[in-house]
Amino acid sequence: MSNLPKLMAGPARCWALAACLLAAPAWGQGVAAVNVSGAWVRGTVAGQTASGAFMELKSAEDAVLLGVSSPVAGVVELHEMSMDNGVMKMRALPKLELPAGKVVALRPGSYHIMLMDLKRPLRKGESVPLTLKVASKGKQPNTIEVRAEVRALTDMPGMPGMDGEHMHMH
Ligand SMILES: [Cu+2]
Repeated sequence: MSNLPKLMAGPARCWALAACLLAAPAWGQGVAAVNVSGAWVRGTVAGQTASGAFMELKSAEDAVLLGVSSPVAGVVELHEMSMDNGVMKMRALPKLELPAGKVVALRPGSYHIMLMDLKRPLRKGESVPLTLKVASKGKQPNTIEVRAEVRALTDMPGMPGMDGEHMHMH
């Protein structure tokens, strides 16, 4: 009699696990499953019309980030910044590859989402909606809604003049 609860516990747990295993592939089947974390946007000062958005992306399978849009910006581009003989250079990317299982970091001085033609100042503490368009091989593109926290310019020490250069290049 006292063994009964134990015997029941086994199969019951199996069923719960099976349900989970069945649910997971269904979720990732039709669309790209990309995990987004730590999204933030650099705050702007009066008159500034461009800023950058940063985050970490991790896809379960090979995927691409095809583009981004946001209601706060007229134009949004994927950019890559790199040092070339001591000079910061930036270029627009048609898309960003997201290799399976690898964290792709968008951060100052590297890959970033460039927000241009800003419709209003971005103030510290607010959150900016971003829509990421992603696709895995052989699948229809889908979108991911992200809310990026605005951080003050002064929260990013050690990058003097970067925003100034940034804006000159557009
Ligand atoms: Cu840029």
